[in-house]
Amino acid sequence: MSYNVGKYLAKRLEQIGIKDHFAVAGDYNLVLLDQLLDNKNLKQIYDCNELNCGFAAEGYARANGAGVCVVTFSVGAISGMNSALGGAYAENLPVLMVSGGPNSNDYGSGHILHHTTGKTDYDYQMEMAKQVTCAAERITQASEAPQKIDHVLRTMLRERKPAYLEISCNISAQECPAPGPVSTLLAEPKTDKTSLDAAVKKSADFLKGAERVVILVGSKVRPADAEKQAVELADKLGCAVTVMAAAKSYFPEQHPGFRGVYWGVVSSPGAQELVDSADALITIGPNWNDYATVGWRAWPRGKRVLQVEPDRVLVENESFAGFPMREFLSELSKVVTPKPETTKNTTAPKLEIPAAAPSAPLTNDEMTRQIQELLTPDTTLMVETGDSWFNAMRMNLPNGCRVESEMQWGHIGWSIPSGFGCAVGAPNRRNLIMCGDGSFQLTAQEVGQMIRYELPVIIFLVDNKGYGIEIAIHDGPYNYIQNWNYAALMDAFNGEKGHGLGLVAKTAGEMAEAIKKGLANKKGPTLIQCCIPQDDCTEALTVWGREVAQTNARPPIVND
Ligand code: DPX
Repeated sequence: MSYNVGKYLAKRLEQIGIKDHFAVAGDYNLVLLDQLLDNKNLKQIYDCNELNCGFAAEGYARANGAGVCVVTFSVGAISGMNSALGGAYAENLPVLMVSGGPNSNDYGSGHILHHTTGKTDYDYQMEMAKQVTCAAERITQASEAPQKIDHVLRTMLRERKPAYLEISCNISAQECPAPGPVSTLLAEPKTDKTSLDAAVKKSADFLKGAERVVILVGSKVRPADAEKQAVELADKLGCAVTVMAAAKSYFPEQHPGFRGVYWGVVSSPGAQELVDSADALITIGPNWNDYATVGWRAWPRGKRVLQVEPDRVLVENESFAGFPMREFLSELSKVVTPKPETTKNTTAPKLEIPAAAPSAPLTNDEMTRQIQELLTPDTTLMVETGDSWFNAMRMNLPNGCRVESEMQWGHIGWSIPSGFGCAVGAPNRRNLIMCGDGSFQLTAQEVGQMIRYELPVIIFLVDNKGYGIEIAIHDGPYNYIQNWNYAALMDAFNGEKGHGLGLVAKTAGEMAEAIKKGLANKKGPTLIQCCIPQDDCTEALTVWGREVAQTNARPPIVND
């Protein structure tokens, strides 16, 4: 078979396990889209706008390891940078953004092009992309396409970060060499055995002297592909294991050592005490931002912490690198002795909310209780920025159940398009989304694509008539929104032939009925508008919001 630039890219995507890619058409990318369509092992999935397209690719990467979005120059790409590049960078997800670019003759020609700023320098998009990617390349010559495409994909997969390709609109159909072996994209850097041995020895010695050992799992354990090895270490140590909020579900909650979420004052019952009283705390891939530390108040540091990062290990002020996290955890598991002290007399947290009477007005607690009952080993629950985070934190998960959140980037409106992409990537899982009403208003139209692709996602639209989390942090008139009739939107999105279902739940009984209908609706999404009182939120949100507000309000240091 003869290759051209677009077909080469398609083949490479297929080889790295991509089955679907997300796109919004524009005249800079149409020929490229044709070439991608030509590959029968790749499906082209369409989005309503590029912000959503980027999030869909991001969600697909969560389900499937990596994601791809294809957008048009400038008007499309700059919109998609927020989600596909900024968001994926923050969340450590390999997402490739491919932007159609100006005709190769137009760079540096002095021509003014449509969709651009009206100036004649077309580097700005590449310069912006470089700030939020691990690799960015522009292709204006077919002959250089293979090496540039390979470089971008190789770096993206190794670093678990987004990457960017700009392909001139007159180049996609130009002939180029065929792809070489895929191993060139997937090869892992070689482990430095000497450094690994030294790190393991030092860490084992450190643990020898400790009795109260606790493991704290952070969100970077997933991009490091080390979840299994974290379990191996927990099995061997027999100690208590806590997770950070952004790593909810990254450690099996039915494991005998699991003791809940560590999140400072809003930790699961008992988890904060365990972490604070540990004389050896093994942190595996943590991300200590202001939210995670509750405004810098809950940030375990110092000599009692053995810090295991994706690319290095820090123990008693010594650092070691040159090996992947999973190899380190696996090797350490082989040499440590059991440290069961912290699992004695402690138990895993359990969400215990008594069921409400069917006629009782729906509450936040009852909604959460009913959603928790839906969780199965094959469920993915996407939780939007807002009180949905805190509701997910208190749920007990069966092993295999995934909670997806966007705790570093925290873009409201993420969950609908990302949930769409996630469902495209894993259509056989039970895909649930918890999304606040304020968030929903940013990206609502992507529900239309769930209808188009007949994805049976269930959306719990938390209708509390405002920005609940912002109200907790700092209240004002800007926290109140125009209320929509959310359930009725489904009819509009259905058009002539869709199978989307919109339902309203004002009581516990109505919520239970709506869930039954949602589970039975296999040919499209179901949106359940869960009407709860405006001031009804988790206790944790209020406590956390107060602390974060105080941190935001720290007075400036004045140097005079
Ligand atoms: C904002 C946030 O209704 O959820 O549970 O009621 O808070 P809750 P809602 O979806 O409201 C979300 C709202 C406005 N954050 O409380 S978290 C600021 C913000 C953001 N992302 C973007 N713009 C503004 N996080 C894109």
